[in-house]
Amino acid sequence: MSELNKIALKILSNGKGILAADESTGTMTKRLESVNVLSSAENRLLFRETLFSSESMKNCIGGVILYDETIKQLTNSNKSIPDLISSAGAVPGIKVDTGAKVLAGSPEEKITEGLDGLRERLKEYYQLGAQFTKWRGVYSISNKYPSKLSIYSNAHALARYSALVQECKMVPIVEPEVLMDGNHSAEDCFNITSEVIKKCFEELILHKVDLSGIILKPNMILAGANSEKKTSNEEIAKLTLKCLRENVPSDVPGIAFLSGGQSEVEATENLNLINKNNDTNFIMTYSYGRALQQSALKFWSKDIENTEGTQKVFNHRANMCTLAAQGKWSAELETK
Ligand code: 5MM
Repeated sequence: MSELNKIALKILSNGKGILAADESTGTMTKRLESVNVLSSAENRLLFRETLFSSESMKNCIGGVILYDETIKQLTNSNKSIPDLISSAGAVPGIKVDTGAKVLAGSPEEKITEGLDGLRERLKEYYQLGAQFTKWRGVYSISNKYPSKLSIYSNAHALARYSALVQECKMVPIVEPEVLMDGNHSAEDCFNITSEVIKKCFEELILHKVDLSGIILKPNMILAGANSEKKTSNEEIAKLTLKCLRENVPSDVPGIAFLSGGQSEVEATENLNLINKNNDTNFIMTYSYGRALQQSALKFWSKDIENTEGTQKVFNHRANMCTLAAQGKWSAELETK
């Protein structure tokens, strides 16, 4: 078993999942302002430190994805954030892309940037304690899109990123996110996500990436948020499993889904059904941002000094997700 494979399994095994706390300052500002909290560096740290010191870090959270600002901050007791995370038994990670920008040649689409100087930045993050990284490509569905250009260029960037990350002894999370925006059907989402993931693996293989040392972070197969046709949770699980079974090489140790705008309970219920019906060898778990943090953020915003209360809300969410990652969740547990 390679060192990279060991790190990936440490993050994903036994129902553990990933806390995606890598919101860039712009996104975090939107989140904080939506609950009327000032987005200062101090407040961003306070919320995140509250989550990272909670009980569920030990039993539920296998890895935390940080943002550049956070990985360099110190806790109240002068500990580094990666040390705080490691001391709970979880693995610190870092988002290394520099964001999705206009794609030249198809200006309504996005290409994720950040390859220039990446090797040097990776060395710095490794020194700071990161053991895994994240890069997210985004694709939207409409009559014309995603174009072949966007599918190819984002896959190429994800593969170049992954090769550099493994060279630096860290595990790359490969996140191709087909967005939920639009009125497309679940079938459209299935077809496009399949094409996107297939192209990513073609490029990863071409760039000689060790597939046993990556984590795939895909979207679930859902109908667009504005679609009139509702898809049942059973159908979502079935289509998601079919897409991954058909397009992900078996060397990949695990899949950690993004929540993509689903509610906390929806994201949990769908993950649970995926696991109940999982006929693949892949670990199927979560790498949620909003679906792990929403309620905790809302609670915290009412009294940002209430650490214990906020942690209680977060622990509940993390416990529910970890049960879902083992196919052991049920709706009744939400209210217990
Ligand atoms: C946590 O949010 C990340 C995006 O931040 P920026 O857009 O500010 O860079 C995002 O990549 C996240 O990790 C994934 O989309 C998963 O988050 P959700 O909320 O979809 O589970």
